[in-house]
Amino acid sequence: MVRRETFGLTTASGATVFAEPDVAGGAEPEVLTADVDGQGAVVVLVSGSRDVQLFTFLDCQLQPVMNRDNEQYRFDRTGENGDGVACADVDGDGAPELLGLKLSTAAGTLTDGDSVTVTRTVVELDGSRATNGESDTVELTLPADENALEAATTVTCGDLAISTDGISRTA
Ligand SMILES: [Ca+2]
Repeated sequence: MVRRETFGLTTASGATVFAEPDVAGGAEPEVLTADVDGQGAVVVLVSGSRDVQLFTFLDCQLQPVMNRDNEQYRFDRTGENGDGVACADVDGDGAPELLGLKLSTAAGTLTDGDSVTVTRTVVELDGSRATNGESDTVELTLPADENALEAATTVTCGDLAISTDGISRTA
């Protein structure tokens, strides 16, 4: 089932822009806005229970970011192709990248002593276009990396987390 939810964001200039993401499943969508690289690459991540839709601010408009197939870029959250979203500097140039995260093992099946590999794929942003770039892997071990593991299954960007810094209709 697909519902359409409208959400609006008021920008610093006072303008309010709207988008209507498709939201699958029963969860209320949550929205996290973040400046990925600190240089104005503002992304708006709209998370439902199964995926995260990528929007950006361009020309003072909230616009969907399209993939190479000319469909809106989505991060899977079902575990099939992905689990979470993050922003981190993975190439060491000092500026964070937008990342899609995928665990090698479902987080819910892990117990203390287990390790899991997290594949981090860079999302190359170019205006309202996005393509998948390089990926690397990091290994997390429970219980030492419990917080990192939890973050890898949710939507964060730098210090911002969708659960605490995001907006939703019910908040
Ligand atoms: Ca970087």
